[in-house]
Amino acid sequence: MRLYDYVASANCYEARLLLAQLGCDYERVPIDIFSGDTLTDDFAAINPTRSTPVLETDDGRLLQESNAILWYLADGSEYLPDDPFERAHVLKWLILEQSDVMYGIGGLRFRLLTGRWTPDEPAAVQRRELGLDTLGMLETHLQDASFFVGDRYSIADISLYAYTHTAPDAGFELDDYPAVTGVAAPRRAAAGIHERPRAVSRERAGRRRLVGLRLRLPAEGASAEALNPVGSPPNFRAPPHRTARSWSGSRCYHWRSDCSSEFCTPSVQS
Ligand SMILES: N[C@@H](CCC(=O)N[C@@H](CS)C(=O)NCC(=O)O)C(=O)O
Repeated sequence: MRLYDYVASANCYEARLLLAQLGCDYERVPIDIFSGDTLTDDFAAINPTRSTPVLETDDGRLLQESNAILWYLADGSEYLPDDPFERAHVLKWLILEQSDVMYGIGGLRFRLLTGRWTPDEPAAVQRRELGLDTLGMLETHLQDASFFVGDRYSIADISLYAYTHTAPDAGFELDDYPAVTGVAAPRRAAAGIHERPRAVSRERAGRRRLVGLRLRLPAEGASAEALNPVGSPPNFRAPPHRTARSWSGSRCYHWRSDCSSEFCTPSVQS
Protein backbone atom coordinates (compact mmCIF):
# COMPACT_ATOMS: atom_id res chain seq x y z
CA MET A 1 0.00 0.00 0.00
CA ARG A 2 1.06 3.56 -0.59
CA LEU A 3 -0.04 6.76 1.17
CA TYR A 4 0.34 10.13 -0.52
CA ASP A 5 0.86 12.22 2.55
CA TYR A 6 1.48 15.82 3.58
CA VAL A 7 3.20 15.80 6.94
CA ALA A 8 1.51 18.85 8.52
CA SER A 9 -1.97 17.72 7.58
CA ALA A 10 -4.16 16.24 10.27
CA ASN A 11 -6.28 14.69 7.50
CA CYS A 12 -3.19 12.71 6.55
CA TYR A 13 -2.35 12.07 10.18
CA GLU A 14 -5.65 10.19 10.58
CA ALA A 15 -4.59 7.73 7.93
CA ARG A 16 -1.07 7.37 9.34
CA LEU A 17 -2.46 6.80 12.81
CA LEU A 18 -4.83 4.05 11.74
CA LEU A 19 -2.23 2.39 9.51
CA ALA A 20 0.14 2.33 12.48
CA GLN A 21 -2.51 0.97 14.83
CA LEU A 22 -3.45 -1.72 12.35
CA GLY A 23 0.23 -2.58 11.96
CA CYS A 24 0.05 -2.14 8.18
CA ASP A 25 3.20 -1.82 6.14
CA TYR A 26 2.93 0.95 3.62
CA GLU A 27 5.04 3.25 1.55
CA ARG A 28 4.74 6.90 2.46
CA VAL A 29 4.96 9.25 -0.51
CA PRO A 30 5.66 12.74 0.86
CA ILE A 31 3.67 15.48 -0.85
CA ASP A 32 4.65 19.09 -0.25
CA ILE A 33 1.58 21.19 -0.96
CA PHE A 34 3.61 24.40 -0.78
CA SER A 35 6.06 23.25 -3.42
CA GLY A 36 3.33 22.59 -5.92
CA ASP A 37 3.26 18.82 -5.61
CA THR A 38 -0.55 18.74 -5.73
CA LEU A 39 -0.69 21.03 -8.72
CA THR A 40 0.99 18.72 -11.20
CA ASP A 41 -0.83 16.71 -13.86
CA ASP A 42 0.54 13.56 -12.27
CA PHE A 43 -1.09 14.40 -8.98
CA ALA A 44 -4.38 15.35 -10.67
CA ALA A 45 -4.45 11.82 -12.05
CA ILE A 46 -4.16 10.53 -8.49
CA ASN A 47 -6.69 12.94 -7.04
CA PRO A 48 -8.64 15.35 -9.25
CA THR A 49 -9.43 17.50 -6.20
CA ARG A 50 -5.64 17.82 -5.66
CA SER A 51 -5.69 17.14 -1.95
CA THR A 52 -3.96 14.71 0.37
CA PRO A 53 -4.25 12.04 1.71
CA VAL A 54 -4.65 9.48 -1.06
CA LEU A 55 -4.31 5.75 -0.52
CA GLU A 56 -3.09 3.48 -3.28
CA THR A 57 -3.80 -0.21 -2.82
CA ASP A 58 -1.31 -2.92 -3.73
CA ASP A 59 -3.20 -3.54 -6.97
CA GLY A 60 -3.02 0.13 -7.92
CA ARG A 61 -6.51 1.34 -7.02
CA LEU A 62 -6.78 4.84 -5.61
CA LEU A 63 -8.88 6.08 -2.70
CA GLN A 64 -9.16 9.78 -1.82
CA GLU A 65 -10.63 11.56 1.23
CA SER A 66 -9.33 10.92 4.73
CA ASN A 67 -12.52 9.50 6.16
CA ALA A 68 -13.11 7.19 3.19
CA ILE A 69 -9.57 5.91 3.72
CA LEU A 70 -10.27 5.31 7.40
CA TRP A 71 -13.46 3.44 6.55
CA TYR A 72 -11.77 1.24 3.95
CA LEU A 73 -8.81 0.40 6.18
CA ALA A 74 -10.91 -0.22 9.28
CA ASP A 75 -13.58 -2.39 7.69
CA GLY A 76 -13.46 -5.83 9.27
CA SER A 77 -11.23 -4.64 12.12
CA GLU A 78 -11.99 -3.70 15.70
CA TYR A 79 -11.94 -0.03 14.68
CA LEU A 80 -15.26 -0.16 12.79
CA PRO A 81 -18.28 -1.70 14.52
CA ASP A 82 -20.26 -4.47 12.84
CA ASP A 83 -23.60 -3.28 14.15
CA PRO A 84 -25.42 -1.25 11.44
CA PHE A 85 -26.69 1.35 13.91
CA GLU A 86 -23.24 1.89 15.40
CA ARG A 87 -21.72 2.05 11.91
CA ALA A 88 -24.26 4.75 11.06
CA HIS A 89 -23.14 6.67 14.13
CA VAL A 90 -19.52 6.36 13.05
CA LEU A 91 -20.55 7.80 9.70
CA LYS A 92 -22.37 10.63 11.46
CA TRP A 93 -19.21 11.63 13.34
CA LEU A 94 -17.11 11.41 10.18
CA ILE A 95 -19.52 13.83 8.51
CA LEU A 96 -19.40 16.20 11.48
CA GLU A 97 -15.62 16.00 11.46
CA GLN A 98 -15.54 17.35 7.92
CA SER A 99 -18.29 19.92 8.32
CA ASP A 100 -17.51 21.27 11.78
CA VAL A 101 -14.15 20.16 13.16
CA MET A 102 -12.20 20.64 9.98
CA TYR A 103 -13.96 23.85 9.06
CA GLY A 104 -14.06 25.42 12.53
CA ILE A 105 -10.68 24.23 13.83
CA GLY A 106 -8.51 22.80 11.04
CA GLY A 107 -9.21 25.50 8.48
CA LEU A 108 -8.79 28.27 11.06
CA ARG A 109 -5.53 26.73 12.30
CA PHE A 110 -4.11 26.65 8.82
CA ARG A 111 -4.94 30.23 8.02
CA LEU A 112 -3.65 31.59 11.31
CA LEU A 113 -0.42 29.58 11.23
CA THR A 114 0.31 30.64 7.70
CA GLY A 115 -0.50 34.28 8.42
CA ARG A 116 -3.30 34.41 5.87
CA TRP A 117 -5.70 35.58 8.55
CA THR A 118 -5.32 37.48 11.77
CA PRO A 119 -7.37 36.25 14.72
CA ASP A 120 -9.65 39.27 14.79
CA GLU A 121 -10.74 39.46 11.19
CA PRO A 122 -14.40 38.60 10.57
CA ALA A 123 -13.79 35.33 8.76
CA ALA A 124 -11.55 34.12 11.58
CA VAL A 125 -14.06 35.19 14.21
CA GLN A 126 -16.81 33.29 12.42
CA ARG A 127 -14.66 30.14 12.21
CA ARG A 128 -13.74 30.50 15.85
CA GLU A 129 -17.41 30.57 16.82
CA LEU A 130 -17.98 27.37 14.91
CA GLY A 131 -14.88 25.86 16.52
CA LEU A 132 -16.11 26.77 19.98
CA ASP A 133 -19.57 25.32 19.28
CA THR A 134 -17.94 22.17 17.96
CA LEU A 135 -15.67 21.71 20.96
CA GLY A 136 -18.76 22.24 23.14
CA MET A 137 -20.63 19.57 21.21
CA LEU A 138 -17.76 17.09 21.61
CA GLU A 139 -17.45 17.95 25.28
CA THR A 140 -21.16 17.33 25.87
CA HIS A 141 -20.97 13.96 24.18
CA LEU A 142 -17.87 12.84 26.08
CA GLN A 143 -19.28 13.84 29.44
CA ASP A 144 -21.47 10.74 29.25
CA ALA A 145 -19.35 8.49 27.09
CA SER A 146 -15.79 7.19 26.94
CA PHE A 147 -15.79 6.94 23.17
CA PHE A 148 -17.69 8.57 20.38
CA VAL A 149 -19.50 5.39 19.35
CA GLY A 150 -20.48 2.52 21.59
CA ASP A 151 -18.08 1.33 24.22
CA ARG A 152 -14.91 1.19 22.23
CA TYR A 153 -12.37 3.14 20.27
CA SER A 154 -13.22 3.42 16.59
CA ILE A 155 -12.32 5.46 13.53
CA ALA A 156 -14.75 8.09 14.82
CA ASP A 157 -12.31 8.72 17.70
CA ILE A 158 -9.36 8.81 15.30
CA SER A 159 -11.03 11.18 12.89
CA LEU A 160 -12.20 13.58 15.60
CA TYR A 161 -8.87 13.45 17.39
CA ALA A 162 -6.93 14.56 14.33
CA TYR A 163 -7.81 18.25 14.13
CA THR A 164 -9.18 18.54 17.67
CA HIS A 165 -5.76 17.92 19.14
CA THR A 166 -4.33 20.76 17.07
CA ALA A 167 -6.95 23.22 18.39
CA PRO A 168 -4.45 25.18 20.54
CA ASP A 169 -2.65 26.08 17.30
CA ALA A 170 -5.80 27.97 16.39
CA GLY A 171 -6.02 29.68 19.76
CA PHE A 172 -8.55 27.40 21.42
CA GLU A 173 -8.10 26.76 25.12
CA LEU A 174 -8.53 23.02 25.52
CA ASP A 175 -8.51 23.30 29.31
CA ASP A 176 -12.05 24.59 28.92
CA TYR A 177 -13.07 21.15 27.64
CA PRO A 178 -12.12 18.72 30.38
CA ALA A 179 -14.04 15.77 28.94
CA VAL A 180 -12.32 16.27 25.63
CA THR A 181 -8.90 16.86 27.13
CA GLY A 182 -9.23 13.91 29.43
CA VAL A 183 -8.73 15.02 32.98
CA ALA A 184 -10.72 11.89 33.84
CA ALA A 185 -7.60 9.72 33.90
CA PRO A 186 -9.18 6.91 35.94
CA ARG A 187 -11.86 6.47 33.32
CA ARG A 188 -9.19 6.37 30.64
CA ALA A 189 -7.27 3.73 32.54
CA ALA A 190 -10.43 1.72 33.04
CA ALA A 191 -11.07 1.86 29.33
CA GLY A 192 -7.55 0.58 28.68
CA ILE A 193 -6.41 3.53 26.65
CA HIS A 194 -3.24 5.58 26.81
CA GLU A 195 -2.52 9.21 26.72
CA ARG A 196 -0.88 10.40 23.56
CA PRO A 197 2.73 9.24 23.57
CA ARG A 198 5.01 11.84 25.10
CA ALA A 199 7.35 11.76 22.14
CA VAL A 200 4.51 12.97 19.98
CA SER A 201 3.67 15.85 22.28
CA ARG A 202 7.30 16.84 22.77
CA GLU A 203 7.68 17.63 19.13
CA ARG A 204 5.15 20.41 19.47
CA ALA A 205 6.01 21.62 22.94
CA GLY A 206 7.82 24.69 21.67
CA ARG A 207 4.68 26.07 20.12
CA ARG A 208 2.04 25.13 22.65
CA ARG A 209 1.60 23.44 25.94
CA LEU A 210 1.19 19.72 26.14
CA VAL A 211 -2.33 18.48 25.90
CA GLY A 212 -3.56 15.06 26.81
CA LEU A 213 -6.68 14.38 24.89
CA ARG A 214 -8.98 11.63 25.92
CA LEU A 215 -9.46 10.59 22.32
CA ARG A 216 -6.75 8.09 22.88
CA LEU A 217 -4.72 5.34 21.43
CA PRO A 218 -5.47 1.79 22.47
CA ALA A 219 -3.09 0.27 24.97
CA GLU A 220 -1.63 -1.96 22.30
CA GLY A 221 -1.07 1.04 20.00
CA ALA A 222 2.06 1.40 17.93
CA SER A 223 5.15 3.31 19.04
CA ALA A 224 5.24 7.09 18.91
CA GLU A 225 7.71 6.94 16.05
CA ALA A 226 5.49 4.66 14.03
CA LEU A 227 2.55 6.98 14.51
CA ASN A 228 4.40 9.65 12.56
CA PRO A 229 2.50 12.58 14.03
CA VAL A 230 1.39 15.82 12.51
CA GLY A 231 4.51 17.77 11.68
CA SER A 232 5.36 21.30 10.72
CA PRO A 233 7.64 21.71 7.75
CA PRO A 234 9.99 24.69 7.93
CA ASN A 235 8.05 26.73 5.42
CA PHE A 236 4.70 26.16 7.06
CA ARG A 237 4.42 29.65 8.46
CA ALA A 238 5.22 31.59 5.35
CA PRO A 239 4.08 29.80 2.26
CA PRO A 240 4.00 31.63 -1.01
CA HIS A 241 0.51 32.10 -2.30
CA ARG A 242 0.26 30.21 -5.54
CA THR A 243 -2.43 29.42 -8.01
CA ALA A 244 -2.56 26.90 -10.77
CA ARG A 245 -5.05 26.21 -13.47
CA SER A 246 -6.60 23.15 -14.84
CA TRP A 247 -9.35 22.80 -17.36
CA SER A 248 -12.30 20.53 -16.99
CA GLY A 249 -14.88 20.69 -19.74
CA SER A 250 -15.63 24.34 -20.34
CA ARG A 251 -14.73 25.39 -16.81
CA CYS A 252 -11.45 26.77 -15.62
CA TYR A 253 -10.53 25.87 -12.11
CA HIS A 254 -8.13 27.95 -10.09
CA TRP A 255 -6.55 25.90 -7.38
CA ARG A 256 -4.91 27.32 -4.38
CA SER A 257 -2.64 25.45 -2.11
CA ASP A 258 -4.22 25.27 1.30
CA CYS A 259 -4.84 22.86 4.10
CA SER A 260 -8.58 22.77 4.02
CA SER A 261 -10.85 21.27 1.48
CA GLU A 262 -13.15 24.21 1.08
CA PHE A 263 -10.16 26.16 -0.14
CA CYS A 264 -9.52 23.43 -2.63
CA THR A 265 -12.97 24.12 -3.98
CA PRO A 266 -12.39 25.65 -7.36
CA SER A 267 -13.46 29.13 -8.19
CA VAL A 268 -15.24 28.62 -11.44
CA GLN A 269 -14.61 30.92 -14.35
CA SER A 270 -16.31 30.77 -17.66
N1 LIG B 1 -11.77 16.52 2.61
C1 LIG B 1 -10.40 16.19 2.37
C2 LIG B 1 -9.56 17.40 2.65
C3 LIG B 1 -8.11 17.16 2.34
C4 LIG B 1 -7.29 18.43 2.36
O1 LIG B 1 -7.78 19.56 2.49
N2 LIG B 1 -5.99 18.22 2.26
C5 LIG B 1 -5.05 19.32 2.22
C6 LIG B 1 -4.05 19.14 3.31
S1 LIG B 1 -4.82 19.30 4.91
C7 LIG B 1 -4.30 19.31 0.92
O2 LIG B 1 -3.71 18.31 0.57
N3 LIG B 1 -4.31 20.43 0.19
C8 LIG B 1 -3.58 20.49 -1.04
C9 LIG B 1 -3.67 21.83 -1.73
O3 LIG B 1 -4.46 22.66 -1.26
O4 LIG B 1 -2.95 22.02 -2.69
C10 LIG B 1 -9.98 15.02 3.26
O5 LIG B 1 -10.49 14.91 4.38
O6 LIG B 1 -9.14 14.21 2.84
